Amino acid sequence: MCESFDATRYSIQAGQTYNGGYTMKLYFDPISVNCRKVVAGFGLMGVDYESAHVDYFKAEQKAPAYLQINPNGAIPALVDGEMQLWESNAILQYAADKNEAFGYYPKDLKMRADINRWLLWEAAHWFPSNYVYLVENVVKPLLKAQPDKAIIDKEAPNWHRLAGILDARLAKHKWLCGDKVTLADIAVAAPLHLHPYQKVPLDAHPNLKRWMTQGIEQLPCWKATDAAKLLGLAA
Ligand SMILES: N[C@@H](CCC(=O)N[C@@H](CS)C(=O)NCC(=O)O)C(=O)O
Repeated sequence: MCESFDATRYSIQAGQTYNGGYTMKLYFDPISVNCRKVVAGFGLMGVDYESAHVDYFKAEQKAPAYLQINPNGAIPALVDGEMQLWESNAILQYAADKNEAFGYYPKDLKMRADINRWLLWEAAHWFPSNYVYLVENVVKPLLKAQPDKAIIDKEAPNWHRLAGILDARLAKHKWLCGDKVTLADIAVAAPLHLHPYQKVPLDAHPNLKRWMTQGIEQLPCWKATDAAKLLGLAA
């Protein structure tokens, strides 16, 4: 699958701009959950970047040229001059600081710690739990395989425990870290990005559902990055 990979698309350095600075280059596929997170976050923050498409279904993330950028063989990755950065949340943090998008990633120590806490929690706990629903109810049907209900049933108590933590937080605030949307909201929303198709039981957590459907899904940056149509899930 990787044989047709066009390595010339994958220059290690991002393009130098007329003023001697570098334009950041984002390697991604818009169908991927962690890529949508970054692209939506960049949209929210108004970050300027060049795009390089890495075709996930052609396994281009495993091609040798791309592995020089991200040895994990995973998307997304960001190249900014000499720097090659992977991990979607680290990319968001870097882009926020570089672009001084402090409205979405404030410098205030306690606010920043709060946001960082949710980014770490998302990567360590929330993403893996939602990924079970994504694989069983979206990926397997796309590959013409049957979802395994036993796998979902096994994960469900953990998912509800984690969703309950979010629900309690969102009972007190409009957004995760207060009355303004931050990077924490984009990062934590991403694992739910196909929730009607993932069939995560959002109805059991009304504050979480309100945040997702009336908050996150109304953001222009979220609407602009909808992956359901790209995957043929929605008309
Ligand atoms: N923790 C990483 C996860 C990256 C990741 O696993 N990306 C998926 C796509 S959403 C991937 O490329 N997986 C490699 C593969 O399935 O071959 C991040 O947040 O960037």
